[in-house]
Amino acid sequence: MARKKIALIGGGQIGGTLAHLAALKELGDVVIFDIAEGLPQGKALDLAQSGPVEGYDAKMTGTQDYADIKDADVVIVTAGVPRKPGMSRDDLLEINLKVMKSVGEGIRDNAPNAFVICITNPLDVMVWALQKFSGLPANKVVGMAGVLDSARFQHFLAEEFNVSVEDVNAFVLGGHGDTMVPLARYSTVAGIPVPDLVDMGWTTQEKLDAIIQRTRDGGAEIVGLLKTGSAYYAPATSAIAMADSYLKDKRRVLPCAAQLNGEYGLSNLYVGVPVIIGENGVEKIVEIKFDEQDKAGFANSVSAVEGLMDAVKKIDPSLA
Ligand code: A3D
Repeated sequence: MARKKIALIGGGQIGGTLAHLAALKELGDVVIFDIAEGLPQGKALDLAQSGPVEGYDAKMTGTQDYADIKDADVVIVTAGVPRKPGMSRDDLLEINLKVMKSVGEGIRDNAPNAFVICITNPLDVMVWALQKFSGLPANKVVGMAGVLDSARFQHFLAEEFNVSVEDVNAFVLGGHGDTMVPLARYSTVAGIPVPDLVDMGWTTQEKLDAIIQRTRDGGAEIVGLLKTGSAYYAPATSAIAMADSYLKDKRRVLPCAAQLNGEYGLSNLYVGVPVIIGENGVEKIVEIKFDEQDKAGFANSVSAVEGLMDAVKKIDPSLA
C-alpha cells in the first residue's frame, strides 16, 4: 500500500509544526509548499534530519511548485498572514482572500481528491472562499477552529476544577471570532455537565463566565504575549486530529467549520458545528438542540460570518 501524502500549503509557524506532528505520528510523506524562497526547503531538510533520531521515515519535501502536491490525500492550508497585536482576524480579509484564490486553484489542478483543512483566518469566510475557488465538493473542504477553541475551553476548565484534561469534554460552536459560542451545557467532566458542577459548588457562575470569555479571547491573549504572530502549537495539533480522523476513518465527532445545507436552517455558508469526520470527509453534520441563550448566541455568530461574506463578495464579485 502506498504511503499517504500530506500537503501543507504555507510553511510558516503552523505549517512547520504540522509537518513535525505529521511526521512524528507517521501519517504519511509530507510536502510543504510556500512562496517564500528556501523556507519550505529549509524546514523540510531540518525535519528530515530529526527522522533518524525520532525513528520516522516520512519523506519531507519543500517546494514552490504546486505540481509537487500532486494527488495528496490531505491538504492543510495555512498560507497567508497571521494577526499582529491590535489586529482582529477580520483585518486579514483582503490579503488572505487573494491567497485563497491561488491556493484553491493549485489544489483544484493538482489534488482534486484531497481532504482539505483550512486554517487561514478569518476562518469561516476563508474556508468558504477556498471551497469555491477549488471547486472541490463541500464535504471534502472543512475549516479548523472549533477543535482549537474547544481545547482552550477544556484547558481552562481542567485548570479550574483541578482535574485531568483527559476527563474534560467541551464544545465551542459558531464562527471563529469574538462571537464564538462556548456551550457549557454540552461541556462535561467525566460526563457531568458543567452547569451541574456549578450547582455542586465546584466553581461559581462568575468564574465560569470568566472562563467562557477567556476562551473567546484565547487567540488574542496569545497574540498579545507573542507580539510577532499568533498561536501555532495548538492550532496545528487540532488540524492533525481532523486529518487523522479522515485518514483512519475514525469517525470522530469534532466541531469544525463545515458547509451547511439546510442544517440549523442555514445554507451555502460555513460555520462551526459538530461533524463526523470519516473516509468521505464530512460524513454528517450533527444538529444539536440549543436553548434560547445558545440559539441567540449562534444566530449572532452566524450574522457576523454573513457580514464578512458580504464584504468578500464585494472584493471578489465572482464569489457572489
Ligand atoms: P505564518 O507563520 O506567517 O505562515 C504563513 C505562511 O504562508 C508564510 O510562510 C508565508 O510565506 C506563506 N504564504 C503567504 N502567501 C502564500 C501563498 N500565496 N501561497 C503559499 N504560501 C503563502 O503564519 P501562521 O502559520 O502563524 O498562521 C497561518 C494562518 O493561520 C494565519 O492566517 C493565521 O491567522 C491563521 N490561524 C488560524 C487559527 C484558527 O484557529 C483558525 C489559529 C491560529 C492561526
